[in-house]
Amino acid sequence: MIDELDKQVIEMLWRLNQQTLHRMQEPFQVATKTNYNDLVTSVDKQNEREIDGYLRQIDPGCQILSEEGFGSQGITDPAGHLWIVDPIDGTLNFVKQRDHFGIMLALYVDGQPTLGYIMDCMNKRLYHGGPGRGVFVNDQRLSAPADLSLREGLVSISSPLILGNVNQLPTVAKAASGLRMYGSAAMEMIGMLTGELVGYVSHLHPWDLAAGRVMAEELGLVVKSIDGTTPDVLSSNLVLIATKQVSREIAELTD
Ligand code: 2AM
Ligand code: CA
Ligand code: CA
Ligand code: CA
Repeated sequence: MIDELDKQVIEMLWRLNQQTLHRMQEPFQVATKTNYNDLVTSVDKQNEREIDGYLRQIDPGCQILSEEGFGSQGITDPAGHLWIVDPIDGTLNFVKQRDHFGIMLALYVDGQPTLGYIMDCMNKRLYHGGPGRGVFVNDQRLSAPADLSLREGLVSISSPLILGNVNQLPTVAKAASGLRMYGSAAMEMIGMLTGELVGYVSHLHPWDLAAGRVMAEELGLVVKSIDGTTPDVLSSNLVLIATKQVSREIAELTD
């Protein structure tokens, strides 16, 4: 059952990526949500509608939680099959840069991380995997990132956290080899999976975290709320994804 779903979702994501790249070349609509830098485009909505329709077809009876809210209101219990969907992550990058955005999808079964997918759309790289399955980029298996310390690596901390000096996070950036901000949780998660980053801290919604969490945990990375607890699947959390060493260092440096 899970293997069959995995195969079908991988096929769907390649088709959807082709469509997304095509739609990006055509005129599309851009609307603001809560403020001038919180955007949604007609491509986000088209992608979400298609993912929703496809998942309901291949996995009848599942629950779907997706960012733009198409058909996913009122989920309070993660029981059974819960798909968590971000139809375009990095919408601002999509609009301004035509690059550095992704599509993210995850399956949680009875609240447990089961399958995760991040499509790096412009590079045509699909990161996918799950507990006991390994993590792959396209067909190539990723090895577990080295357990490096802050001074040995690059960290990503989202701009509102740095600009707002939240939880002393600028101290973490200063202790690292360097600070990077990609503006897309999908791209930052990929940075963690490949070992380009040693830590990532951001305030993330369920659809920003779900896919990356599945794969990061499978690769032995730490995924937790900044207060040390396990992030709730249905809530937004201030979270860190880090090597074991960096996770300990961040705990020491932050409030
Ligand atoms: P999105 O493009 O799917 O909205 C940018 O640092 C990252 O944060 C992106 O992954 C982006 O996802 C997300 N994001 C954008 N606006 C946000 C907001 N107002 N609150 C929390 N996350 C946001
Ligand atoms: Ca958004
Ligand atoms: Ca999004
Ligand atoms: Ca997102």
